Amino acid sequence: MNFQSTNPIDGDVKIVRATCTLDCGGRCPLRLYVKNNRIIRVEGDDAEEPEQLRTCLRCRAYRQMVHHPERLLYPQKRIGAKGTGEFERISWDEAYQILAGELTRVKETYGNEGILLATGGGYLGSLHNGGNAAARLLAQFGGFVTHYGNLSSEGAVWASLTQYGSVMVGNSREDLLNSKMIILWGWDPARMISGTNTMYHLIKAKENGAKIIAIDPRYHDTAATLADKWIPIRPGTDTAVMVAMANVMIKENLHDQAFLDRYTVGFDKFKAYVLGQEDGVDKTPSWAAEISGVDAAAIEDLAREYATTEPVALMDCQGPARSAMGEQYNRCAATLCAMTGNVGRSGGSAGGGLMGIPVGHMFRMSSIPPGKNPFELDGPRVKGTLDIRLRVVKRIHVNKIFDAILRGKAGGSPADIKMAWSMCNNYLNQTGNSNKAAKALHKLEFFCVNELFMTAQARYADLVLPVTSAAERSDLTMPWPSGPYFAFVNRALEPLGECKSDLDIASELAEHLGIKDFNPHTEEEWLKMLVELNPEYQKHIKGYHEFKKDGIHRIKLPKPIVAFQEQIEDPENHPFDTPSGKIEIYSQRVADLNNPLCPPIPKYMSTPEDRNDPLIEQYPLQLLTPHAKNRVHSELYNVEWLREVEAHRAWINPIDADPRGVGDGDEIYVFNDRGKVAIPAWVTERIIPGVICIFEGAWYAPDENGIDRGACANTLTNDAYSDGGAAVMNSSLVQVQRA
Ligand SMILES: Nc1nc2c(c(=O)[nH]1)N[C@H]1C(S)=C(S)[C@@H](COP(=O)(O)OP(=O)(O)OC[C@H]3O[C@@H](n4cnc5c(=O)[nH]c(N)nc54)[C@H](O)[C@@H]3O)O[C@H]1N2
Ligand SMILES: Nc1nc2c(c(=O)[nH]1)N[C@H]1C(S)=C(S)[C@@H](COP(=O)(O)OP(=O)(O)OC[C@H]3O[C@@H](n4cnc5c(=O)[nH]c(N)nc54)[C@H](O)[C@@H]3O)O[C@H]1N2
Ligand SMILES: [Mo]
Repeated sequence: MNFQSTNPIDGDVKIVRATCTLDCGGRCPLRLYVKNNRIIRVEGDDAEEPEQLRTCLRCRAYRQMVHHPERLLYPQKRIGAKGTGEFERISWDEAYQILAGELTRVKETYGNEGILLATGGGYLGSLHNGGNAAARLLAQFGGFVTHYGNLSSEGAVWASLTQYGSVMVGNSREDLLNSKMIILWGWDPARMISGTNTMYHLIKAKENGAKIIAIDPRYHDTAATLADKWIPIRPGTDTAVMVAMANVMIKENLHDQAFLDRYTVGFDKFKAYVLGQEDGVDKTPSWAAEISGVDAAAIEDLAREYATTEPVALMDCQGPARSAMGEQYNRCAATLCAMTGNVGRSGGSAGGGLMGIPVGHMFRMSSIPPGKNPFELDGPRVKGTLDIRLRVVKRIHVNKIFDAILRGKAGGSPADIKMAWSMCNNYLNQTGNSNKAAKALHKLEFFCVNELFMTAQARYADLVLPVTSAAERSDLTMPWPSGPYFAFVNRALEPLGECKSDLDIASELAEHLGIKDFNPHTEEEWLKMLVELNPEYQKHIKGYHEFKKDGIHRIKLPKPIVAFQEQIEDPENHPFDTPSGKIEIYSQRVADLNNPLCPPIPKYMSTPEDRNDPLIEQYPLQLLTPHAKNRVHSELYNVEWLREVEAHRAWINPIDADPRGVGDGDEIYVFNDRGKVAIPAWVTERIIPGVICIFEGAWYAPDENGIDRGACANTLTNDAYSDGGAAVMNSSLVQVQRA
């Protein structure tokens, strides 16, 4: 069936073809039924071929988000204390005067270094809206401070760049059907989806006879529905188990030496470490068992089965890498993939944790070369989505924004930040250590937030500007973990209330700042240009109008995409993009950094806040903070329909619950030196003893005693980053007590 994007069905109902742009990275097709500027119904994909992209639970509640009674509909300025949420309505004109006035005051008093622009995942799906326009505007205003790195996948990005010189390390999902065995190593796509139809392909792979093994501290939804075996593991110890698997393979001569000789460098150094020739410690399965809690026999069996089954997709992801030394897990996984000859092979995988494919894919590129960040220096050139040269004055690691505000230059931060303008993020809630973030927001002289909702962070703003939802503007987007397709998000509604897009806000603010001709094009002209001037689109999309009408352009692949297939099939003409032209199991670039916490071969090491940290006496439980299925980070948390899907509770094993007198459903406190949250317990054997789990994204809401009644996971996490750049949210020790 082919709809017009504005095809009337009963006179005054139109059906608009759009695609969700939420930051889960999937892109579910949406057919929005609109009547009197309201979405009255949401339906999913109606394609019959090649397969339907099944619209997810979050998208099914799209209407609840767009028309939520708490949507911000007009500009507001703060009248109460920061954090209390007391605001009063003002006009757009007054709002622009305030913001332009503060930008000018801070620039004149402190220079452009005083201005922080924070953008984020909230509207990452967009090629047109989101933070781009504000960045362009502030560049014309003389420059700004912003952040580098991402909270998602910096460990995986570092590992993939080091090992392969590329972040496009994924095979397209249908290639899972060619696997004999699939290892979900810290990967739970039933919940975090990893692309709209990933579960569909995993189910088909299982029907096809693939054996599925899950390695995770939690018996998660994907394991519960698909896995033949669950191997529970202590957080932060995956690399030890992988190293021990390498040990078994080497000793039993199960590894693919011919592959290693032809395509890799440095295996000998890794081997010397694995066998203990480097440090006297033979990294046997019993060595790893002690660290990880996984049986030595299970490690041996897994190593043998992995090495003798062909092909195997070892799917490492990003959750375990969002930890201290997290990048080692992705690098070691990639090394196992090379040891078994699974790289560049259909049904195999390259590891590396990113899973992205280079077609119809919008990957959040990081500019971090191994271990070094160019933006720690002053960096005038940044490649943005539009390849616009931005005048960035300084960059701060995204997990250190609030720390930098508090410290200032005197305390070692790169800049003295005096004001911040934030859009598409809720970083108070989403970066490490929310209590510290709140302190930093108290310190700012001025804070402006563009938002749809009065989020935890917006409550600390001086000025809140209401933005349109994706339903109220047109845009282009692509899925980021898989595809392959391009999407045109057709505008379904006129802006609600007085909402404006981030682009319109920047354009109108430009006039108040005296910047002329900031936005000379209409939305339609922009979108047409973006399609027609972008080579990636032009490779696939011929007609702009047809694309717009269909809302989606699927790319028909003659065969599944397999990362690095060319490099493996024809290595002479297709070297890897590394200094050696090969897969770098040993990286000289990394060795040159001379940083023991960032070793040139993948290594397991003990880290702060793991089970060896003496802090464990006081805080004996490791905290995991994965992504919830019924929201996207903090987005959608206020949607009632989705709340009913799953209550926000802390997972705790009976072995930890019983001695603390904690029964199922009891209110508990989870705490450490950084903070304390109150949350109901879910007593379950689906999590291993010694570990508790609080999904990220619940809204930070401290009471007068500083207890976070919202139970935001980041009230408990650390705002540090690993030496490869990973945010360390999953390395936090806590204690639990009955409330
Ligand atoms: N403890 C812990 N913390 C984590 C993680 C974890 O695993 N554990 N994961 C991390 C990861 S991977 C990520 S990507 C980050 C995400 O961090 P954030 O990007 O800060 O997360 P969101 O909660 O999605 O916040 C997006 C905000 O943007 C708003 N928004 C949506 N669309 C628009 C728009 O068009 N314009 C504007 N101005 N605003 C808009 C939404 O209302 C929402 O409040 O969280 C990280 N935090
Ligand atoms: N529904 C939904 N989907 C999302 C998002 C969302 O907020 N909601 N966010 C999207 C975004 S921005 C991102 S970056 C991705 C994130 O995707 P991921 O990074 O893959 O997701 P996480 O939920 O952090 O964790 C994945 C799994 O790792 C496990 N894990 C944690 N630590 C360890 C460990 O040390 N070892 C092992 N073996 N396992 C461990 C967790 O128990 C969890 O099952 O998800 C995307 N998809
Ligand atoms: Mo993310």
